[in-house]
Amino acid sequence: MAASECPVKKANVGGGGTRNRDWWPNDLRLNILRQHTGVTNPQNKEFDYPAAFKSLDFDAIKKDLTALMTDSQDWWPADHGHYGGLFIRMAWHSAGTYRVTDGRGGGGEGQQRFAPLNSWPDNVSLDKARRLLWPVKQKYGNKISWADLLLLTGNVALESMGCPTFGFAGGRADTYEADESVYWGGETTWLGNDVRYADGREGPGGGGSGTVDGDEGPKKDHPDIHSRNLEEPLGAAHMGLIYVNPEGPDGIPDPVASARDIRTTFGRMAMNDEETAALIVGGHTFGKTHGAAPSDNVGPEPNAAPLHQQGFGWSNKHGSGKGPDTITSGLEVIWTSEPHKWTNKYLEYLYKYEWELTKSPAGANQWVAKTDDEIIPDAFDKNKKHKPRMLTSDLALRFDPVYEKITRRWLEHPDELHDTFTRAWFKLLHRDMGPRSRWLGPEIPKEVLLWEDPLPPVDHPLINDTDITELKKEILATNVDPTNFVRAAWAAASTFRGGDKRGGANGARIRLDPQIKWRVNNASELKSVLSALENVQQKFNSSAPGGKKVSLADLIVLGGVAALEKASGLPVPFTPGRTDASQEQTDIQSFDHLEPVVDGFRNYGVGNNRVRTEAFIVDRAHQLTLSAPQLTTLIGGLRTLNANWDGSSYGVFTKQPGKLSNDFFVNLLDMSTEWTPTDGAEEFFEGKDRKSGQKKWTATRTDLIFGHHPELRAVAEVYASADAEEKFKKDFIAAWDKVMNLDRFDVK
Ligand code: HEB
Repeated sequence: MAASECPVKKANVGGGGTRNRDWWPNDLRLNILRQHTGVTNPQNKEFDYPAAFKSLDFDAIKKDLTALMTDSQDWWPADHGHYGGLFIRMAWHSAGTYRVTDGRGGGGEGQQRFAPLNSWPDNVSLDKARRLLWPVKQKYGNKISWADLLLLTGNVALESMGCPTFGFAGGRADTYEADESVYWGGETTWLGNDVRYADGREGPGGGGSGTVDGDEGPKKDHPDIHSRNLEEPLGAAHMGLIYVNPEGPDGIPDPVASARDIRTTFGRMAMNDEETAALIVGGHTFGKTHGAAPSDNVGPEPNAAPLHQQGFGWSNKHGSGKGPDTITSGLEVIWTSEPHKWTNKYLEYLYKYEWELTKSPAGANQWVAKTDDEIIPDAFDKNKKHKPRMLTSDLALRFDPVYEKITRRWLEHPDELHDTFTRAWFKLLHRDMGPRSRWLGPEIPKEVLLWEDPLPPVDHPLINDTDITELKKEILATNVDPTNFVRAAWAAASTFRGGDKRGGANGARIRLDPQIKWRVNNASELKSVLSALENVQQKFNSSAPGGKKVSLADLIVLGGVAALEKASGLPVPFTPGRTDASQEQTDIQSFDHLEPVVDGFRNYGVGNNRVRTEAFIVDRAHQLTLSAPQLTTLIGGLRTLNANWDGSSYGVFTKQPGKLSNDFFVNLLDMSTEWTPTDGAEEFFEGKDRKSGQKKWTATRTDLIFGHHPELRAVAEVYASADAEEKFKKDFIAAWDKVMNLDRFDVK
């Protein structure tokens, strides 16, 4: 069948035929708000993964995994008799999709089992790695998720090759469908990068241009690779790669330009220069690359492969198609003479030899040492030896001046390399797990790390119901407009993002850099709210040891609760126990990634030529793990509460701003109003009475999408109905409470 034909569109069965997505490709899609529900998850509703993991015999599974490393299978024989390299690459590619910019990707959901990741060109042969692991997964069943197992196996691989690790934490529950929320790029061809590098260039000389030895001049005909800008939130230079092209940017073997791409992409993974260099040096101390013959021997990826291959892809018709004939990346490199031992040989060779550009048997650019030393053992033939070889991206660690300084130091101080590598590896595997309260198992490191966004422990008795009642009274007795308590609580709690479970109200980081300076947080107003709450706190807190105390984080949320109770006339739940982080416990640069560019909940910001404003609200709703009805109820409620970031009246469709009501929906769906845009970009609108022509309301795209989008309108109709006032208030309070507690893994 030709690729251009789509059989599904002609399939006359349920789900077949031309779909809405085909007719209206630009329609706002809510699909990411209904993923990973009970409908797709085969586990019982009561299944509690943390409890199951706690019953795992951790030592036993580690023993089994260690034995697996050297249990070579004929259907996929181990290089040098050891699978360690393959399993490290599997774990690294699982975790390495994480991006700090939006917190999505990473190894936290076991997504490597699903498309597109199972079929990414960079994940060739990892289909085999996961199948080698299946007997262990099967044996331990629900006690360990695939997500945890893929990463633990990488850890055990390191340990089995003489590299003690920094630790391991479990607690990643599996998902059972492809996560559609991650933007992997706009390209429609594998290894394309036309969209991600389409906009913006840095000024001249952005990355410098380098040469390794006299023969390889700088590539003047490709100036882009020294200056191009990778679009956010992406962390890879090509569609379908984890990071950068191993042959060099766009295949051009320029190590210095490669360093530039490495720095950008690893930076998006929250790694600095030291961590980045350590990861690459440490990783490529092990294993080999595979490019026995040209890649046209290789069949389609798992998702496109024939049914009878049962999830395997990339069938290889060269020779035996495995072992010495394996084709994975198409590069053919073994970095050290002991590829299954933790040594410092990677750096020793990197600096001992000069390097010459050559081609792999598959025709890819790689480098070979200018030497007669044939010191590298073949992976299968005991009588064969090879010269040392490197990838262009490996040479980047020597020819980039910053990486050079770092790696030369490690050449002399291998213990420092080990320390930095194992810490960076631990961070790589755990960066998207959220706070320590989610970490499980016997190997959690004691040392608290800044990237965990640490919180101080609760060191005082928690406030009780009487205290809560008293504090709410105190809060409402301040001179602050209650609406401002709603805004502050929302500003604090809504920084949460489900992807990496960072942010949230706990820690009261809203009062610290950088959040206090974010434009959306309206600093002058926020500061007056915080100082009012601090006064309440000072009055309440006892200085006696073991005396009564309340954290500011609790007060910020309680302020919202008090204001909401007043505005709704209903009780609003509150769970105390938050603590206040210090500025030292808050990595400013890392927290800057949590700043919203557009936040429709507060009618902040507008879209751009790629993303309409209303798509940002779905994106944020997804970060807040909300369903479409929860999104709808929150928007409607926040508008009547008058909670726009700057106090504007866009979308505040009520005569009683500050009171919780379903007026937003009633007035939005009122047929007597006619809407017209007031600007050319159609971001802002005016609602006039059809008869009198009198101006009634103003609105943004975020407001009006709830009348335009058929599914959102269907929900809005429920809340606008005559019988809905009470339901709306209850649903709003429940959704509000959910958002306030998204980060409370300590009480879940
Ligand atoms: Fe790597 C392998 C590239 C980073 C670890 N790597 C590899 C290969 C390539 C690469 C191409 C081959 C594949 C085949 O098989 O063929 N890397 C690369 C790049 C980068 C990297 C470009 C960026 C710069 N790695 C890395 C890291 C790590 C690693 C970070 C960890 C840590 N790798 C690795 C290993 C291996 C590899 C272990 C081996 C595998 C086997 O043995 O199988």
